[in-house]
Amino acid sequence: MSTNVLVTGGCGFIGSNLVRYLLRERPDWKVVNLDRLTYAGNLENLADLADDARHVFVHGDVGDRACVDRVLQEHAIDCVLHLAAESHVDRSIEGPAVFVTTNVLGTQQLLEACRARGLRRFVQVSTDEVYGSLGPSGAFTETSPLQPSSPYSASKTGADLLALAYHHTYGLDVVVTRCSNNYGRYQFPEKLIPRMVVNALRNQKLPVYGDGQHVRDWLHVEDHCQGLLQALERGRAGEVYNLGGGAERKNLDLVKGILAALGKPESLIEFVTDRPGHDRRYAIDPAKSRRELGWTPAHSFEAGLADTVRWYVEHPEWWERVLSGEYRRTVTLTH
Ligand code: NAD
Ligand code: TDX
Repeated sequence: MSTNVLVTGGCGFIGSNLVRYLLRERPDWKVVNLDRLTYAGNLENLADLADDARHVFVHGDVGDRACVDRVLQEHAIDCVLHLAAESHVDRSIEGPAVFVTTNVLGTQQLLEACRARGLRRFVQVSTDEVYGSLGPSGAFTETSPLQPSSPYSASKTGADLLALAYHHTYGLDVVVTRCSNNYGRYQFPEKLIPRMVVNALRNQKLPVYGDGQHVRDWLHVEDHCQGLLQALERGRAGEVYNLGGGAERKNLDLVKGILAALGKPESLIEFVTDRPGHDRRYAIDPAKSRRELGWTPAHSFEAGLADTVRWYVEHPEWWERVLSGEYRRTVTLTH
């Protein structure tokens, strides 16, 4: 069945990979991409789709009800994959307000518009950070308590719970996914892996927060995209699905691995003041997603990381234009 799907935040890191993935895996779908083009939104992430009529970009805010209503109606949207968000923990510590505006209030506006219209499905793209921090052992399951630590994760928890409330209260068909740390092409160089790669390529210091022994569970962005498509097509309404790569790494080990891959010295590492409220460890138990969605990540972390590092090495024009801010000035909004 052909589908008109709305991807919010489709000009960001995961969103742009998802738009490309959906058009490849479901060639008869139309993908409408609603994005406000904040600092994290970059149309150059989708430059290869410029002539593809199956992708429609709409410049707009998920919190703008009139805009969302118009998009849902004009494009006869059946399903929504909601990714638009402020996504960076450090920025949420510096300025939490916009995180509440977009992640909580924006999500609520979008849910309200979807409820009014009636949809086949709404997928809320949430995060493992809603569960807070783990000790040295164990992994988050879908029934782990929600204990977010940062303004970012608290705002994502609000969005996650609102989406579930719209299912329980109004019967909107909602599925929530909670994913671990993604890596891959087009990730904004404020996040750990691209920041370290780009700094190393420029022979600049690599800032490791605290003792560098914090653990993250890494998932290749294409495996996340696959999980989102499977949640859309096979998930049960009202359910939560954890998506995790089973690739736990200490930050310091990961940074050393990046330096080794680039042939750069470890003397570039600089230990800096820790992030306030820094979660020590995340790990995801993805058993339910495997069982119910048939989801299995395809990428090994070593191969995926090597490919990602190579992509940044081979695409300096992409990240140089991001660092200089040029990407925000020269894009023409033609759609
Ligand atoms: P990103 O910051 O790279 O992209 C966010 C996108 O949303 C940008 O294109 C931005 O312009 C857009 N946006 C922001 N505010 C908007 C608004 N009000 N209206 C419309 N568009 C808006 O983020 P990402 O890393 O690609 O993450 C995408 C989603 O996945 C987020 O919801 C995030 O919480 C979630 N997530 C991310 C990770 C990860 O490791 N990156 C892991 C789990 C979940
Ligand atoms: O310069 C750095 N130095 C450093 O030591 C940066 C940017 C990060 N770190 C550490 C902090 C974390 O322990 O690396 C780890 C990863 O940091 P981020 O890339 O900022 O990711 P994280 O805070 O784990 O959150 C990410 O995963 C969950 C995404 O940004 C979120 O959007 C997602 O929900």
